[in-house]
Amino acid sequence: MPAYHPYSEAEAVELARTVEGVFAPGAELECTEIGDGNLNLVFHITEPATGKGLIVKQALPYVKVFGESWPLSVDRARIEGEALKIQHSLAPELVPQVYFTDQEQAITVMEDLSSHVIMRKGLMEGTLYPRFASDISTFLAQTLFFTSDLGMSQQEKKLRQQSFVNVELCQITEDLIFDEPYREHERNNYEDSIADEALALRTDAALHLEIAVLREKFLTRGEALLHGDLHTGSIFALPDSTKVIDPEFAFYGPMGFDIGAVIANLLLNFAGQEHWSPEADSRKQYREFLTETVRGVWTQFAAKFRTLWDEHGKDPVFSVAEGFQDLYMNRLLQDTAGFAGAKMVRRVVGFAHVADLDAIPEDAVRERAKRMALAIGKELIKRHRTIASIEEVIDIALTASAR
Ligand code: SR1
Ligand code: MG
Repeated sequence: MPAYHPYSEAEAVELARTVEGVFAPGAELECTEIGDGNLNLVFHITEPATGKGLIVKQALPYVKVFGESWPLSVDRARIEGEALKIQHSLAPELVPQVYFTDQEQAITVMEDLSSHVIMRKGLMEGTLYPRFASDISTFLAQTLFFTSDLGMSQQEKKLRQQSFVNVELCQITEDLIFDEPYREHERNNYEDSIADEALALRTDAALHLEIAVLREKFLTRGEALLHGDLHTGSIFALPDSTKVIDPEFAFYGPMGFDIGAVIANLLLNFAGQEHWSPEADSRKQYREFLTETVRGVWTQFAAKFRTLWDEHGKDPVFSVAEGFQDLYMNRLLQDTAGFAGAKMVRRVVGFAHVADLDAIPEDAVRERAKRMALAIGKELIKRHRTIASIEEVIDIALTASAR
């Protein structure tokens, strides 16, 4: 077997032919490399005669958007393949099927989702996703509950944690989200127009305290198997379908990190709406859709998670200790608000940005959007330990948009 090497399109096609039950023998296949993320090659292989297709994803041994001087272990492909299989087993309608993995070549071959649209793009185009809150809250409740000490054998969980030690990818998060935005760092990336905001992040002692609280949780709380990078670029969606992809950052961490990622990315789009919905009426409506979705993610997650706990809770002490579930849920949702804030701030001043903000062409509108995203993010971080309901989160967003 040849040693690891980045695949060409021709090699990806040959590999695709070996997957049983997808393409007819000798079929004419087409291949396009469609990877637009920060890290991997993604080949889309199709058979035009039948419309069938599949995805061949290969991890590169460095950060693609930075270059070979930022090396990165390709073991993340193994982690992604294993996480996809677990998540598919827990939420089959919401996660693509894995056909084949090759650890040596860091390859995952999976179901073709090209009928769907990357959700970030859909949100920028003004698509409404009426099912999304229900779908993603199911994904979150199922995958977080059944991989935690609440919903699986606590001994098996400890063994499983060993397979999901994801040192380098976690370090990316620790550095890019919980460190660099709050000090001078060569990887930070912000426009001159908001330099005052970037500088203010470095001297805000109250903010630093709360970021330290969140960073410590991220480093130490192995609550459940997280997706680890659940932004709207990791979600393929249609108005009536949701598919979660790309769990290469998967590890055992604090549940609120995944829920917060979803909420942060909805609110980043919210902040960009002056451009994406230029008419006042349509902007108001789209922002209402976004805040209603944020509310739905939070409340439906909480309700589904509590139901799973009541019906499938494994721990003999947690299930009978009166008030423990309430304490646990309060803390989990407060974590969610804090992590959402941290994920917003990093997308404005840190290394990796989002198109919801960066693709706004008008300088003044883009500046206002970024200032709004920072205002929401900072407020969520600072208030996260006292937030008592989703209405406070939504109020923070509405207040920032009214300024
Ligand atoms: C160096 S990778 C930059 C970002 O891309 C991924 O999607 C993660 O969000 C990571 O922080
Ligand atoms: Mg990704």
